[in-house]
Amino acid sequence: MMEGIIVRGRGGFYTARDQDGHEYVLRAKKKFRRQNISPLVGDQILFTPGTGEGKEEDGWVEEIKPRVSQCLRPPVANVSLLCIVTAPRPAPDWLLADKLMIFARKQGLKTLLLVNKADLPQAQDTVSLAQAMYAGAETQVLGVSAQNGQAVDALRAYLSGHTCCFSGQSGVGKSTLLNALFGLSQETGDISRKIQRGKNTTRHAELFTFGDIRVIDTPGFSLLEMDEVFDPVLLRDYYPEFEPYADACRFSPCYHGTEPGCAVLAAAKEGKIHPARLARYHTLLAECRQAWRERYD
Ligand SMILES: Nc1nc2c(ncn2[C@@H]2O[C@H](COP(=O)(O)OP(=O)(O)OP(=O)(O)O)[C@@H](O)[C@H]2O)c(=O)[nH]1
Ligand SMILES: [Mg+2]
Ligand SMILES: [Zn+2]
Repeated sequence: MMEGIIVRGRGGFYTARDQDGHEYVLRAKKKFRRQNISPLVGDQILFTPGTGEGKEEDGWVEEIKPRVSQCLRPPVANVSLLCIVTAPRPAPDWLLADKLMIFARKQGLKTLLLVNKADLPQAQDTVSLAQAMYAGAETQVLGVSAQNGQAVDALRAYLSGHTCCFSGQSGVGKSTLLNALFGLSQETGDISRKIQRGKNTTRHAELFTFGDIRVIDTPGFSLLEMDEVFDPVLLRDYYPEFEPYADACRFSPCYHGTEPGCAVLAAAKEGKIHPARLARYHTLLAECRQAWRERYD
């Protein structure tokens, strides 16, 4: 058996790359379906290569090594750094960014918030807003430009040693940025064309390796459901900026919703927590509560 990493998968066929950069087309053994496991891009696997002809043309995924992390949206395995890509255009969906940060913290992944298209005139406002909103959220905010190369070297250094997943809305420039970082030539598409066709340019997750960096490009998306129903009291634990105040709330547990004597709400009033970030927390809290109430329906 050979060792490799799954670099792409579609229609029940998976492509694995070995140490030497050779690629093999594989199918998954039936036992995985019985265990309700699908191979994911980023999986480290053992496989038997195919013979190249007849019934055994393609090889088989034999074993999937234990995953360090697993995301459902986008579906990828073993990521250590989630790069949430935004841009001044299309208009940023910060609620989506917040949800991605929650998923990342649940999985123990580091996050990096990129504001691409720093060459555009409105970009400085977007970067400043992101920095203000996510101060204390344990995520670095970096303005970059795939077009003029601004901060691209700094970003490459930041990615070093990580398996990174580029994720975010369609049209923010995930693929263009990866092309600029690593000299790739992935297809990119302008925003108006995407809207017309109502389609992503990138259609499937794909993993690339450059020295000690692995990066996964993924299709953009806009709607993101919470990946699982959980007790709404846990939501606040995914907001590091609440932590310094949470012990001082009058009630325990406090949801930091509308409770009197809530120290988090007080801190927000004093400008220590960004009001937009808190407002989105309240939106997610309401969503979480409803899902929790309906969990047995
Ligand atoms: N001005 C400017 N435009 C950029 C930059 N990066 C990407 N773009 C443009 O933004 C558009 C979308 O880029 P893509 O790389 O296809 O975006 P994507 O995030 O990969 O989109 P999906 O694959 O659909 O998820 C293209 O027209 C790019 O030329 C940048 O740094 N500056
Ligand atoms: Mg793309
Ligand atoms: Zn509180």
